[in-house]
Formats: sequence, C-alpha cells, structure tokens
Amino acid sequence: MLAGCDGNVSALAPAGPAARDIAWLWWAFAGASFVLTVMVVVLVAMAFGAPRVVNERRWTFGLGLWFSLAILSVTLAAGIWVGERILPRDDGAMEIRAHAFQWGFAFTHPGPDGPVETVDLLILPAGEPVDIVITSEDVIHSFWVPQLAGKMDAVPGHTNRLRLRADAAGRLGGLCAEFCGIGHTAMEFDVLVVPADDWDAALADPDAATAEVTPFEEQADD
Ligand SMILES: [Cu+2]
Repeated sequence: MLAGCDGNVSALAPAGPAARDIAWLWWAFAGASFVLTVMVVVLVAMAFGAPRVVNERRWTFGLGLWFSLAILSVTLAAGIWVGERILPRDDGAMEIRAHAFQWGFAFTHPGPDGPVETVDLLILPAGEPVDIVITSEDVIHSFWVPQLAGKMDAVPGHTNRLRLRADAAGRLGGLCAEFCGIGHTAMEFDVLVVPADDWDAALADPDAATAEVTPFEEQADD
C-alpha cells in the first residue's frame, strides 16, 4: 500500500508549490483522523469497563461539542487557507488550453510562431506559473497532475482554470480523474517540464525534448 505513495502520479510526492500545500493538508488531515480514531477506540474500550461516575455535562459539552467544533474549525480553516493559496491569480501568467475529449487531452501552447498543439503531452516551463484553461468536447472529465496541483473538472460548455507551477525540469504524469466512459482508465498524458530557456525549442520539437528530459522520479534517486 505504501508503494502507492510514490511515483509520478502521487499527490504525496509533490513537485510544485500547490501540490506541496495539498500534500501538507493531506498529512494534517491524516494525523487528525488518526488521533480521533484512537480516542474513539479508547472510549469504546472504556465503555466495556466497570461502571463509573462521570460528569455528564463535561462529557457532552466539553468532549462532544466543543472539542469536535475545535477540530472541525481548525481543519476547515486550514482547507480554506490552502485553497485560497493555490487559486489562479490575475498576474498575466501564460495560458495553455487543455481540451478534454473521449479519451484524451488536446493541449494548445502559445508558441513563438503561433499556437502549438499536442495530444496527451503537456509542455511546461520550469519555475513559471502557468494557467491551464480547461474545456471539454463531450462529457465531464477531470484534469489532474497530482504532483503539481489538485483536480479540476473539464465541463462541456464551460471554462475552468487551474494554476500549475513546477519546481524543476522533469517528466510527470497526468490523468483524467472523473469517470468518463469505457476509455477512462487509459486517459493519461505526459507532462514534460523543461527549463524556461528551452521552452521555445521544446515546442518546436516535442519528441526530441521528451527524449532529453529525465523522469522526475529518477532524478530523485541520483
Ligand atoms: Cu475521464
């Protein structure tokens, strides 16, 4: 099971600031869930013990109401804080269109000599914020690069935006995260992060650029 926590489609192996915030939030929720589970197990065990005199008011209001509200408030606040941090900003970041269809993603990059289209290959400049403009051709899909950000639905007739930023050059994985038909399980794409200076060259020849970039997980092993 723990092997699932690594690899190029793991949200727990972040490769950018938004994914790091999400991974941090995931660990915080996992820790809080663990503490609460232990408490409940202890309380259940105590219920099987000898009868004892307890202060009902303290248990009902203290543990039942105020303690639960405190935990819920902290986790809600953390969720809102992280959610706000990873929103797209109106700062003129580059836009790449991701158009979902059954079953793949067509990407339109703003190249130096006009738009460059690729299918199932997203090319990003390292270290720079990029807004993915997400649309759909047919049914609802969901755009997800787990190592970079959260998921965002691709809805027919509607445009959604998602801010991505990758720390360093490498090859990441992306996938559709919303069941969209019989081909859903194979609806995956490659994410090629190139040094910002190599961005134009990579768009001119995506195949050559793909061959040159080391997969992110192999970099980590060096
Ligand atoms: Cu899908």
